[in-house]
Amino acid sequence: KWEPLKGVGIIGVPFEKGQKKYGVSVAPAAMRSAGLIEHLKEIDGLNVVDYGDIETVSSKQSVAVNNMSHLPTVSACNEQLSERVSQVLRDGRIAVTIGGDHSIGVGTVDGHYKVNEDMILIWVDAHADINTNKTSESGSVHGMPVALLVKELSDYWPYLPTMDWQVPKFSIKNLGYVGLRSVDKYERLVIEKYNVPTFAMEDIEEFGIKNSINHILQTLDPCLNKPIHVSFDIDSLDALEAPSTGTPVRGGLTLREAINLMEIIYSTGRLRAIDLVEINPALGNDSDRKRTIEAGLAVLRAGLGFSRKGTAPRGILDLPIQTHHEEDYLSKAK
Ligand code: HAR
Ligand code: MN
Ligand code: MN
Repeated sequence: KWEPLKGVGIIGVPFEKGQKKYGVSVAPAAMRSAGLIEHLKEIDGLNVVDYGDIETVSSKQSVAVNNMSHLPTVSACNEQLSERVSQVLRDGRIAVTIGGDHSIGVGTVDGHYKVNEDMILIWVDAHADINTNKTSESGSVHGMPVALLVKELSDYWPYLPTMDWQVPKFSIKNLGYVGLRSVDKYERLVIEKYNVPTFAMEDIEEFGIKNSINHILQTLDPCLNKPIHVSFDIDSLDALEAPSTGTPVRGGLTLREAINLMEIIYSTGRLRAIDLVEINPALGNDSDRKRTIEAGLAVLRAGLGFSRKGTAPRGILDLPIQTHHEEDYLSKAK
């Protein structure tokens, strides 16, 4: 299972039907034109393959589930995405998925689980995204992906037409949260009922980001040998760090904390999938957009081995020697 990694595979998911605002679907293109692939290739020794974008088409099926907007369209996108994530992992690469709204977490985690049944999931978010259609106040599926994924909540859902491809097998015992600060009543009830290791912002105040993530990793995986999936909602960051997102909440993670979180997870050598979701380039001004995209890139790079302290050239022990004679230099300078 731990055969050497070949690098990373990038998947774009231009999808926004899991919520109501225009623009999250533009994020993969915006990230690519901000140099996503090039920036990742700059990471020492990292091999990057772009697996392209998932085709997102509006489903023609007109089944309606109470308080669950666009379910058939969300389902169709996630079914494809799940396959693509499995393929990237089977190719021996870390699956990096660029959303899209957070409803795509259904496909990424489903696709990861199919390859690594012992995976653990770190949900980094201002929100818990663990509503059912009965507890959600918005009816938006991006507030429901975790509840769709975990087997312990399957009895709380009605039959969901078009979702037969997805059988919730992942256990809530393998889930941890970081960054929460906007949690609905029934979401909090679920977290307490199943004792989900959760470092909400007030816990991060108390323990710091390093102890918080280490505690989650220890709790979910005491032997420290399971594959890790990080589903990173950009709104986990403070709204000052990442303003271009649909449901910003102030008082969040600093970019430094998020980078450190990703560095710590990277350093385990067990990170196998990263989702980066909810960047909405259509919200805010140019400066907001740029700041948000840069923050997303920094989070990804930290999770893929970029070192803030710099990396010395491989296999080289000294500076390049000056081979020109001083005279040559002087004559060129003239
Ligand atoms: N809890 C709210 C709901 O269920 C808000 C969730 C929405 N926002 C997100 N997800 N970006 O993380 O509708
Ligand atoms: Mn989310
Ligand atoms: Mn969120």
